[in-house]
Amino acid sequence: LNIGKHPDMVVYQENPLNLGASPELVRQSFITPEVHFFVRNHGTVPQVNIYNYRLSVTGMVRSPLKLSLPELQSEFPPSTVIATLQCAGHRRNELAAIRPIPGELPWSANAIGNALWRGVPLRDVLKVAGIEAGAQHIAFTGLDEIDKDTESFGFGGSIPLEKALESEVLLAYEMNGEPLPRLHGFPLRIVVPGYIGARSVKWLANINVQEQPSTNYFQQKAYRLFPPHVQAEEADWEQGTMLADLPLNSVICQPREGEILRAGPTAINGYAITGKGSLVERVELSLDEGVTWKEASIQPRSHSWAWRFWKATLDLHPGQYQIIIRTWDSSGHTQPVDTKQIWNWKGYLNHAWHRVSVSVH
Ligand SMILES: Nc1nc2c(c(=O)[nH]1)N[C@H]1C(S)=C(S)[C@@H](COP(=O)(O)O)O[C@H]1N2
Ligand SMILES: [Mo]
Repeated sequence: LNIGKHPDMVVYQENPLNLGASPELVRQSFITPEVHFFVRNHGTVPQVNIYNYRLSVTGMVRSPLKLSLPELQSEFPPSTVIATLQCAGHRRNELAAIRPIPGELPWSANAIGNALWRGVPLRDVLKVAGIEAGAQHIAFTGLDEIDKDTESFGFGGSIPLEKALESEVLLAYEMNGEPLPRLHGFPLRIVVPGYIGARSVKWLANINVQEQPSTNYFQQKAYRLFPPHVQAEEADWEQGTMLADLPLNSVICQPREGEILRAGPTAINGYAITGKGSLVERVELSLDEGVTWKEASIQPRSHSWAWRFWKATLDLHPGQYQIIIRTWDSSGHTQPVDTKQIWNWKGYLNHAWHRVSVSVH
């Protein structure tokens, strides 16, 4: 199967297809080329015939719409956004090391990528459709097929109307200057910057304007957050929090876990990211369990919805070290210390201090 991905991509699953990048590939460039971009699928990868393709806009609207891709491209002015897409399962492997998380993929810090998306702001299309009073959520459904129990359905989810009306939310038909690749949702996907990746529905077929959140399995059941004391057997789905914004997070890409280094000045690098409203403000490294910290230098802030790369040089003497990274946002928040504090039975949103152990000779 020639899927156009780098040979060093980590294959978590072939069917459905799920791929992550190695730490070096993740941070190779600010804009992640398609060949390094992670793929997260819950079902089939549809092959969409562009001549038959129509996006439908239905529900609580004055004029329901049916749009072909050329209509969408010619009738609405294009807009672009540089946005980092991150799966809610990013860094799940660290949570699973504390207590097993069966049935979920053990992503490391690699379910993430940053792209230039081009398309039509969702709000422009909603405006033409005309939202009726009382509408509060915008639900999306994809053309893929997911088999659960005895049912087969398209992947879906929703976002609050308030977010849907923000200018950064795009109906994207291009990724990094090329038509949206098949694995990333050709011909059209929604891109919801700052939200968990699951809301950026690929192979988008329908937008439904409604009063309540989507009834799709991936909104109603999966992608809900539970506190650490709730175990799989006793979980009441309704009690979980539906995920939306991404938390503040930071990751060390270089050196890698378990690496053996030579003593002396050592280059350390990684990325930091945050969701809603706040911006990455400060990135710090510790070698002593967080007693003292050294500030890393961060790439200038250029795009509100994109990750920020950081780097630092640490002078390492021979010995064993655990390098810890943490970041602060513009509202003064920082990350949880320990993954144990935020363990949850589905393994979502691990944003605790990232730690990498190395030995120096
Ligand atoms: N139709 C559809 N859209 C989808 C998914 C899917 O399985 N089907 N996966 C979601 C999840 S969980 C994530 S993290 C992102 C991943 O986007 P990517 O595969 O382009 O990296 O797509 C989202 N959109
Ligand atoms: Mo995801």
